[in-house]
Amino acid sequence: MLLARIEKPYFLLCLVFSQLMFVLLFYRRGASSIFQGIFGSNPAWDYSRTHDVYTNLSFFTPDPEAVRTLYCPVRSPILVGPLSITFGRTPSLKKIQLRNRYVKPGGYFSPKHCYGRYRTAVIIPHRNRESHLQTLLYYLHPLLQRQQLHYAIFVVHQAGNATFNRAKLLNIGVREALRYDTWDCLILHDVDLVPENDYNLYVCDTSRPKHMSSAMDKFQYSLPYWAYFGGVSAVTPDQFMKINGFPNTYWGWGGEDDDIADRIRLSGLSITRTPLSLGRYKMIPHDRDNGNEENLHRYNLLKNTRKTWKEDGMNSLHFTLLSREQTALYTNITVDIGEAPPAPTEDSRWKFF
Ligand code: BGN
Repeated sequence: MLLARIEKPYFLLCLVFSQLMFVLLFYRRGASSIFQGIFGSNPAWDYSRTHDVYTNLSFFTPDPEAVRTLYCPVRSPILVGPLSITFGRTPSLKKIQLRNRYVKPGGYFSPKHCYGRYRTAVIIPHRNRESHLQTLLYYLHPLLQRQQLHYAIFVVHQAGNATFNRAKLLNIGVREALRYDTWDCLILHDVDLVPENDYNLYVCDTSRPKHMSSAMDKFQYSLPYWAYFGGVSAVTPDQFMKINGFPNTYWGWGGEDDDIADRIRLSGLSITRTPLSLGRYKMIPHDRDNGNEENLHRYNLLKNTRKTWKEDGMNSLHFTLLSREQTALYTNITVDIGEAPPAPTEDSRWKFF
């Protein structure tokens, strides 16, 4: 049958022509981009060709005649892809303000020419990292504006010298952010991680919590281990409440992100992840902070997440609110969250194994 067809000259001509087209495409775009085109995933990013993070922001110059009638498109048309990120001199708050003229007090932004389709709150736990915060704000504001989000940035500042507690600060950030507005998505963001690609959208997956910082430079742009959920993640308010928020009991460095990953699993959800080619982040170089020493309790805590997650979380969150301020570039929530319990002895640390 095939032989019979091959004998027909027009069939042979079509065959040769289609083969020629395939070779041509293969040569011009590369095999991976053809497969990505067919299967609909992202293009292969070239991180050696980067763009200024302030590209295309003139798009937001308000037109006094324009009337906002439509939702912004699902995928913003002004994204640029890989971004140039350098950690030289810390940009001053004044400079960041001047370059982000349409950001309103509290770090709010809403596109002027269309209704922001997605409403995103970015929550950043913080203490004594002013220079990192300024660097992050310098890169994050323009990226979020280009994504045409209705967004605000909330910084949760732990007052005093007690041991740092990232997960408890995140719980507070969520509770406070939800007082100000309704949000589709809560982005839980470390202060020292800067996204390298504006196609990494700061929006949630409605069915699963999303781990966004899947490829960090400090881990050679791959995951340190499969269940890793640290750095930057995105959850809807519903997902957050379903897992009873985050644990309040992890003081100091380590383990709280693993507890969060466990809660997600224990509550019947699973994790989705930004593809490694897109979830790239640069970490601002720094030494370990004072007041964020290794958490020696974490092994025991993690062993018990199954028993504790329903009692330790949003339903057991206590703190003292010291101030709420709408600064030019973010909403600053300052809190007293109390003190860590005494550290365990070396012996109890190893009981985990
Ligand atoms: C892991 C930490 C995480 C941390 C990553 C990356 C623990 C728990 C041990 C049982 N987990 O080892 O919290 O984000 O390294 O640095 O220490």
